[in-house]
Amino acid sequence: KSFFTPISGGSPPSPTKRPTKITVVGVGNVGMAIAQTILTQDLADELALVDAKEDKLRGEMLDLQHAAAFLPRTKIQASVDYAATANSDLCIVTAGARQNPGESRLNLLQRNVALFRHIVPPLAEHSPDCIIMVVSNPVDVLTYVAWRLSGFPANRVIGSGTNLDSSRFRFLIADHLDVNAQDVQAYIVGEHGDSSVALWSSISVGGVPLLSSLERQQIAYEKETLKSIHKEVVQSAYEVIRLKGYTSWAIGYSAASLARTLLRDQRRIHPVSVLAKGLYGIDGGEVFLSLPAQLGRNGVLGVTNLHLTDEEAQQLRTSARTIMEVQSQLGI
Ligand code: 6V0
Repeated sequence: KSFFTPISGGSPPSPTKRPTKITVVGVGNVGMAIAQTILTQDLADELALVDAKEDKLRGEMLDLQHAAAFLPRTKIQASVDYAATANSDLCIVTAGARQNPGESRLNLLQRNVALFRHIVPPLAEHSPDCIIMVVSNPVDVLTYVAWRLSGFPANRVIGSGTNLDSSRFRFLIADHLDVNAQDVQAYIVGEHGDSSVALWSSISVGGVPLLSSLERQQIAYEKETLKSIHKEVVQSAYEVIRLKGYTSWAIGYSAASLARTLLRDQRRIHPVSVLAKGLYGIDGGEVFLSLPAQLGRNGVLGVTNLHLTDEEAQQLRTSARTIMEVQSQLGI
């Protein structure tokens, strides 16, 4: 018996479009910030949440479902069983041990690799065609781990990487120049973390290259000032964690912006963690680190051929070596 009285010719058309489904693994601060941004931005028809803590998981699911009257219609499921994630288009992994105040991201690694062995294989099994996006830290190494454990081609495994660092960078430059951050094109590449590389040579504001414009106008700028802005970016996460215990809102928006580009085939360029072997002189092993990559429905479509100064290229290779050194201790 239907709630509606059928009228002649008024039966609903059978759906032609497969629903878009996103899975978020880990319903901590970061997973929930991502989930709620996905909901408010109407990025999925179905949202599956997975966590190891059953009560917390159900509580978060109910809390989101209770907002249904205020949100675009999205079917929300939650389960400790990965069967709930079946046929996802995008799986976002945020599960992990929490970064403690002052703890380096690299210290988290061994704890998180063990978790990934329980998370990635079932995700890949239930959604063999999905794109996996890793957010858990240290994100570059864990993206490599997810790639290996999933058996997926490299174009379908990305790490949220320096998409967030670049947003922090753009905010700080915009603040410094008193312009809108959306008019600032600026990239942080390399490791999401201490060895990240600020690409000063390619910054532009409203299409005007920043450094050459300052030089032309003979405006004195101190290399130290630029360095201190990058330092502030690197310190940002530590500072937020020191002050509020974790970071959530900015990574929520960052991951949602990546989800939008991927699932809506926007072909935008985002600095995200991709397999960088053989690019920019990075050799010596398979390493994931952030480079400006064009993203779309098939995942990573390509990596931008940036013009790097010798110093930037050198810093990028140092960043790759930092990640590879850690990776070599994993035995994976
Ligand atoms: P949190 O609030 O402790 O949440 C982690 C969640 O993971 C908890 O709900 C756990 O129950 C869950 N979990 C643990 N083990 C498993 C498992 N085996 N299966 C499923 N779920 C599990 O941490 P928070 O949400 O603050 O951070 C999550 C991760 O994101 C950490 O590794 C952070 O370092 C990382 N971040 C990465 C950022 C980036 O830019 N890449 C930014 C912020 C945080």
